[in-house]
Amino acid sequence: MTAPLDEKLEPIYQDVLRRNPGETEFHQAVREVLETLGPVLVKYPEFAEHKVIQRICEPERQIIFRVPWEDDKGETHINRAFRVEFNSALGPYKGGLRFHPSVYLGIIKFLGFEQVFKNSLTGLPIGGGKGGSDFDPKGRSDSEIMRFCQSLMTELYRHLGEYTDVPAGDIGVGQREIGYLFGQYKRITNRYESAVFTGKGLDWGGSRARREATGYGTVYFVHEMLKARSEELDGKTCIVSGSGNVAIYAMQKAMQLGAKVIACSDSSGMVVDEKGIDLKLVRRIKEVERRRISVYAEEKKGARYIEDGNIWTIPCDVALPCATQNELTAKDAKKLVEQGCIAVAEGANMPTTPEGIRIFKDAGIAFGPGKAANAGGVATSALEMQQNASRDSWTFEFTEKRLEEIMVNIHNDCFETADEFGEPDNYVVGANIAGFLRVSRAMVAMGLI
Ligand code: NDP
Ligand code: 2IT
Repeated sequence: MTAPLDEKLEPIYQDVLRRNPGETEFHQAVREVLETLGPVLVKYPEFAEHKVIQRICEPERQIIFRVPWEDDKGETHINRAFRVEFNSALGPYKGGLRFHPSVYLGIIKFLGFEQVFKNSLTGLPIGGGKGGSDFDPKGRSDSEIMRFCQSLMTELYRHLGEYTDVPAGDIGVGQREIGYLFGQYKRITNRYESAVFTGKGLDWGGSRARREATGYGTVYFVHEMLKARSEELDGKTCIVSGSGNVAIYAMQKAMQLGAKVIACSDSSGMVVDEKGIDLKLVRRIKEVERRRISVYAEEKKGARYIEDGNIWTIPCDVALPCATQNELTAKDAKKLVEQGCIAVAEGANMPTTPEGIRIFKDAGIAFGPGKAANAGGVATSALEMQQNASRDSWTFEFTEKRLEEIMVNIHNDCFETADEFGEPDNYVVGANIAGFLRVSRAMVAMGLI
């Protein structure tokens, strides 16, 4: 099912497979990028000469460590944690931490690899990295989460720094976790180094609009894609998978721009509310009470909860996958297209399988890949670092305006690059090539490092 690779790129990909056995998500992320880089090597042979692609596929540094911690009953648990410092040609390693039982090296490496290109696309001074642990935060008390974060940071702190590596949140890591992690970093190092983390609380160095940024940015990206096709979000029906940080604020911005959001989900099931999702209720259930999305249907008349339901079977104009990798398959893509979907943007990282992406492409619908469409989160993290560096704090309106400008720029960059390389409207090609070019130029300029 996969497209053939350019003859220069095939051996590089084979090498990635051989050197990273069993890391299927990492293979998938690398292959998707390599499939689009053939024409770049023709136009810019210097990148092949300098072995930029081989270097870009190999993380600069990979840290794997044990995290022992005690639960509330006094029982000891051992988790494994990772930080993959992928590429620092454009700035300090930057990228989130994920706490989820499915985490292993292959997941962190795929996320770190994606992050390099995404961060490059933002145009801001941030390199790429990612970390996390196979720790499952579900059902854990605040004290257990705190002890886990403190134990993790007791090792990780030595690898971090404002100019070295700057983590943030991802699945299972939000402001609560960043607080515990930052607190322990401050305690061990005796330094109030605000810019060593992003996604902080507003009282202790956080940026306004960071919480909203990924979801808002994804919807700004959709808005731009639709505008390019003389369409608009106003009046469109929208479905959003997940009900975490990215999903909630994607729903909020979609609603603000006049769309009607009728379904969202979590890993247990989905809710459908034809009258339009009540976001206040979702936020209370998810952000305050940390309960399951099924509670929504218990409290909301007319809403349906479907356990294990597949959200992509719900007819919509716009679909926003905002939960996790490979959650939208070829079958789902076919169904969405058949039922009239005109745009898909990835709030999550790599949520659409390669076959799914091909179906969207063949159907000619607007498809915004995660690297571009969800870059608003990390871009606003860079704005948080900027505020920390100048000991300043911007208004919500100003920060959101910057975010919007960045998303418009990313959209235009992808759009124009796709055009330049003979694949108009192909945002996958545009994002991969535009992201690749900036980081590669920097790598060549810095010599063999
Ligand atoms: P959250 O932990 O806040 O929310 C995750 C949501 O996705 C939850 O509803 C969760 O359901 C669901 N989910 C997670 N794993 C699975 C799974 N294996 N199967 C089905 N559903 C799942 O995370 P975020 O909203 O921060 O992240 C969502 C996606 O967005 C991820 O792909 C992340 O990498 C990406 N992203 C996040 C950014 C950020 O700034 N936070 C920036 C850019 C991308 P449940 O509660 O049942 O587990
Ligand atoms: O995937 C991502 O871009 C994130 N989880 C956010 C990273 C960040 O450093 O803000």
